[in-house]
Amino acid sequence: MNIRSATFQISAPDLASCPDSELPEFAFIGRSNVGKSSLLNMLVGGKALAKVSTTPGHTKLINFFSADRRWSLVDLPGYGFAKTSKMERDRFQQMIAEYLTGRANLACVFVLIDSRHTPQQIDLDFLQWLMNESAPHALVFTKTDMSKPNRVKENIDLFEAEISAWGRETPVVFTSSAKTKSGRPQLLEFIEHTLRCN
Ligand SMILES: Nc1nc2c(ncn2[C@@H]2O[C@H](COP(=O)(O)OP(=O)(O)OP(=O)(O)O)[C@@H](O)[C@H]2O)c(=O)[nH]1
Ligand SMILES: [Mg+2]
Repeated sequence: MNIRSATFQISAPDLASCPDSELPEFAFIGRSNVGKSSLLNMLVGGKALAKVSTTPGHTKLINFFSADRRWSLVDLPGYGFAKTSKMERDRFQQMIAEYLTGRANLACVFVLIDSRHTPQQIDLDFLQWLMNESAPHALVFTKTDMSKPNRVKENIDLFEAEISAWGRETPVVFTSSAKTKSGRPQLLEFIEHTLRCN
């Protein structure tokens, strides 16, 4: 699949303010700084649509981008950013949970995981919650340019073993690098396939 045009639509502070749209939506979630905004930009062809920052906790609202007026990409704030106040953290959590459980046109949630690390409890907890909510999802192991391929594979295997221990099937797994653009064709093909099945 090729994206011919991608544009910023709107930022929403809560579910009620999200655009009234029936276009299938693909959302990007994961720990703060995992590379959600960078991956979104990489997918739409390198345009700096979503704001990227070295400071964690950069994305604070639900940001909507439209691709070819056919589907949407949604950049969400990260979870687990220790430096924000508890109140702000709770607000983020509520905003994310409300969106992920209440959005009718949500086609898939991409759960981003930093491929440099062994499984982190916060990612496992989030994924378990998402699975219990039965939200459609896929995993994306990000920043693969930053470690040796063997290390990336080891970390993915460890993560999958944790999921198996819950008695759950492993979701679809992708790897990506916003730097080298690796993973882009696979992710776009998956999106195209999901759009066709929707
Ligand atoms: N080398 C490398 N750096 C990356 C990659 N993806 C993101 N980064 C860097 O990681 C930092 C965070 O990227 P963002 O895309 O802003 O991360 P985010 O998950 O949107 O962060 P928040 O909005 O704060 O939750 C930036 O400095 C990016 O340049 C990648 O694939 N490879
Ligand atoms: Mg971001």
